[in-house]
Order: sequence, then C-alpha cells, then structure tokens
Amino acid sequence: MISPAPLQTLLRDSRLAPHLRAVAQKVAQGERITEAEGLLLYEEAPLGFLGTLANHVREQKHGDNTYFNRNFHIEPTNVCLYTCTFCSYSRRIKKREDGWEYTIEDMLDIVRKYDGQPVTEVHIVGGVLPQYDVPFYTELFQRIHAHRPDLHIKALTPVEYHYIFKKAKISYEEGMRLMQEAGLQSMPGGGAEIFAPEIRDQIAGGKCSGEEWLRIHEIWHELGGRSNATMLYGHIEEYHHRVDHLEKLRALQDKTGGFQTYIPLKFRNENNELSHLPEVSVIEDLRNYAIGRIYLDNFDHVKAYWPMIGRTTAQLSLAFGVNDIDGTIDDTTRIYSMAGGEKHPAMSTEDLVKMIRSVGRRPIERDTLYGVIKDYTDAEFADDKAYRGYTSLPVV
Ligand code: V47
Ligand code: SF4
Repeated sequence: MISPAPLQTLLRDSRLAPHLRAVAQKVAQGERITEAEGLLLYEEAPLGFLGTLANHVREQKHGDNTYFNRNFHIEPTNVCLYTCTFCSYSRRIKKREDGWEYTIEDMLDIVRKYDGQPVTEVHIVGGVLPQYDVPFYTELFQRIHAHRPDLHIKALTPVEYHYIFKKAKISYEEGMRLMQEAGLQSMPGGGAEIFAPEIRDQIAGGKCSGEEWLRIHEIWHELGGRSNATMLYGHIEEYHHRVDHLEKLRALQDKTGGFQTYIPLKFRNENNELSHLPEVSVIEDLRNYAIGRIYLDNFDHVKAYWPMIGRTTAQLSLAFGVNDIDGTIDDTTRIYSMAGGEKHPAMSTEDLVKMIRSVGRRPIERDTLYGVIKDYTDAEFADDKAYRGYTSLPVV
C-alpha cells in the first residue's frame, strides 16, 4: 500500500521540531487543531509530516475504504451573467452565440439517455441566467424525479439559489423548501471559492457573499438536506485565507452536521482571466488535501475530484487524507476541460476500481449519501493482473 509512516513512528523522531510535534500529538489524541496551528501547517509543515497526520485521520475514520459513485452531470448553460475571473467555462452574456442554453426538454433527454443504466446521481450546475428561475428549476427537478425517482438529484449552489430567490422576492428558507418539495435531494459544494471578501470580491465579485453561501447551506441542513463544501485554492489567495475558509466550514459543521464532503478545487489556469498565474505544484495539492483532512475533524469525507486534479494526483491523494474520488462522470462536464483538466472526463466502474485498488485501498461504490452499494475489493475483471501487485510502495 502507498502509505506514509505511522504517526507513532513520527512522534518518536527526536528531530521533529517542537511546534510541529505539539500538533502531531494533538492529532494522535484526536484533538482539534486551532487556526494558528492550521496556519503553521500551511507555512511550515513538510509533505511527509502532513501525509502521516492526514493518513492517520483518514484511516481512523475509514480504514482503507475509498468511495466512488456512478454519476453524470447536466450543465444547463455555459452562459453566465457573472464574470468570475477564474472561470474558463462561462461565455459572457455578450458572447452568447458561443454558448448553449438547454431547455427542460433538452435536459430530460440527457436523463433519458441513462434509462436502464446503473447511475445513481445527477449533478446539475452551470451558469446563472435570468430565464433559469424558481419555476424553471422546480419544474426541472419535478420532471426528473417523476421520470426516474431512484436518481438522486444533487443540484445548484448558493450562487444560483441566492440569485433566483432574490429575483422571486422569497426568503432563502421558503426557496429551499420549494426546491426540496420539487425533488432536490442534495446540494453540491460549488460556489464557495474563498470566503474572505478581500479575495472573493476580486475573483467572484457580484455573486453571493461567503456569509450568504454559508447561510443557504445552514438553512438546507436545517431542512434535513445534505451538502458538500469546496475551496478554490492556488490563485491569488494567501494561506491565512485558506485557514479562514476552513474555519468557517468547521464552525458551520459544528452547528448543523449537514456537510458530507470537503472538496478542495485546484485553480486551473487555461482560458480565463487569471491565466497569467502559474498553477500550484502537485506537492502543494497534496499538502492542501492533507491540511483539509487534519483541520476538518468534523467532516466525514474528503474528496479528490479526478477530472480536475488528474488521475495520478487523485491516486496519490489517497495517502494524504482523501477517501473519495467522485464518479464515472461519463464525459458530461465541461467546467474543467475548458480550464485545463481532462478533455473528455469519463471513467468506467472498472477504471475507478482499478485506480483505487492499485494503491492498495478498498474501492467501495456508494450512493450520494454514502450508503454502500458494492465493495469491489475482490471483484474480478478480465485483465486484473495489470493492476495488482504494486502494493507496499512507501511514498514518504
Ligand atoms: O464553484 C471553476 C470551480 C466549481 C475553475 O459537490 C474552477 O460533489 C478550478 O463545485 N479552476 C464547480 N476550479 C464544481 C464543483 C464540484 C465539482 C465536483 C464535485 C462537487 C461536489 C462539486 O468549480 C466552482 C469553482 O470553484 N471552478 N473554474 C478553474 N478554472
Ligand atoms: Fe458564472 Fe459560475 Fe463561472 Fe462564476 S464560476 S462566471 S458564477 S459559471
């Protein structure tokens, strides 16, 4: 198995700096780390140290279990009235001719394509446009649900909800209740970016604020819904902004317990207004996954979204706190291919299983709420030999 040194081995190392040892001891005892300690980890902790701590937390929570699902996306439109500087996806409203704007019927056709296939989740998210309003989305959710009640609808973010509820002059509470009644089951983690206004205003000006994002999740959790949380990192933010973001997520999770999964999203620099910024290194990606895992002691899951981070880094991340790699996707999303991610993101169940097994973890197919559908640890595939055998590869 690819696995960092055990935490007890690290604690016995007399060369370990005292301030890092103090954090490691807290993690060993299952204690929460502070904001100052989070910042210390970002600024000073080496990759191997972080891997040991994060892997300890991961294995305490999940052992080797590593989750994936069978899902597809619908992106209603790539036209957007906002102009986030990191976004490669949105055709500005003035350049509408380059974009698509699906009708409800178009989207139902996409859902119908999966009739008879064992997908369990549709993930719906796209640009923000005036015609996609409360009646539009409630009808969309109702019709998808009526067509296929077993398909979990995970849709839209506070960015869309804030906009459409304001336009409809209804409260967040009323709006989220309407969405739930229409068939919404979960909220994906997008739109969080970086909460700190001094960064958010520069990269995502005009859309919902950090507080509004958090408030809509809180209301959704109070209604019994579950949701995810992301953080867009590696652009103009500084480490203290990342810690502030994690702290706000952890505080809300203490209050509601409604978040399932934390998903760090690495800024990709193709075709957007921040293309002059270099992308951060894989080392930094792994450090960031690990710190998220250590900091968010009250989140069950940490996900590496493979279409964005790439397959190899997703595999490596499984030794740095990550226990979920998202799903089959089936080439149904463009958000990351336009920004520099995989051009046609699609993986079969077999691909995902082998990706997880080849680093010595247990592949578990889950539904959106982490109900176990199937343990693939010992599942047989025709060309299995190619993926077995390279266990026990220490990376640190
Ligand atoms: O909010 C946009 C990000 C998010 C870029 O909940 C970019 O399971 C990097 O939230 N470089 C949307 N990131 C995607 C998202 C998501 C994805 C997978 C799973 C789940 C889940 C949620 O994508 C946006 C934004 O933060 N994004 N452009 C870019 N150039
Ligand atoms: Fe619009 Fe979302 Fe792109 Fe921002 S990130 S411009 S809200 S599609």
